[in-house]
Amino acid sequence: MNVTVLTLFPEMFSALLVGGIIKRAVESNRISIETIDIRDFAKGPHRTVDDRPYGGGSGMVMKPEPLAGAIRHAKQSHPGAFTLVLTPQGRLFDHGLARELARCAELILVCGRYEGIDDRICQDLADEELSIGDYVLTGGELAAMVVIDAVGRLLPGALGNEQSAQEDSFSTGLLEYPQYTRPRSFEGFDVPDMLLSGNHGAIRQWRRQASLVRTFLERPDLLLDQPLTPEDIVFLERLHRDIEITLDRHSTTS
Ligand code: 4G4
Repeated sequence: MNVTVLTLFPEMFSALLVGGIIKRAVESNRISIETIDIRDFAKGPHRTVDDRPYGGGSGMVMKPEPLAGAIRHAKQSHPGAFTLVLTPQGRLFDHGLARELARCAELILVCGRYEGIDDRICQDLADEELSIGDYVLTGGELAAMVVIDAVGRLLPGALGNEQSAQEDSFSTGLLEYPQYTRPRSFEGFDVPDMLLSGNHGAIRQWRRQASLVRTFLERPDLLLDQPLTPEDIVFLERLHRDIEITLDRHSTTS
């Protein structure tokens, strides 16, 4: 996959090359990350990239011309690229979208600064606006790096271990089960016995149930659109019944 990033701060993207899976994916040519400095497409002695907002208000807005020049330049080199602008009002990025984007051969990511970018850029030159979450950043660069990281690790061969991405939280649609490594006892807290049993079937079941309970407690919204297996239903019904038994005891004794 090729990712072309349009930004006023190309140096920021060297952060992706500091260690880890994305660095290796770059080194093994699974992903190439190219940056284009939007200021290179600004005209005039001052290479101005921002201007005051029509209608008034505080702060500055990115001018459309340098952005349009940079996007058209990127599209010339990558005619089939899917063009995304990182903005707080975009479609919410999630693991499902990361998986879809991982199937693209070429992406163009447009990063805004100041109070935002001239809306005609989003309307005319981008395929989609993307938001990494409901908060405001000082620029689109960190959002673009989040997208590159999440998508990059899903590219074939990026993890070295194809199972890891499949076993991920969100591949199951549930939160991850708790993980433990040595030592067996740490500051008075022990690793659950089941994980030391060597019974792989029982361990798989324990992990699935731990995922279900975690998801119910922390993110019940995720369970609404996930397919549950018959075994999941049996487990949850047993839990439900045990809770009811406990509650009944309390209401008859108090
Ligand atoms: C475009 C328009 C993305 C870019 C406005 C970008 C949050 C996200 C920016 C802005 C961003 C996100 C300055 C408001 C840059 N902030 N949630 N900031 N702003 O993905």
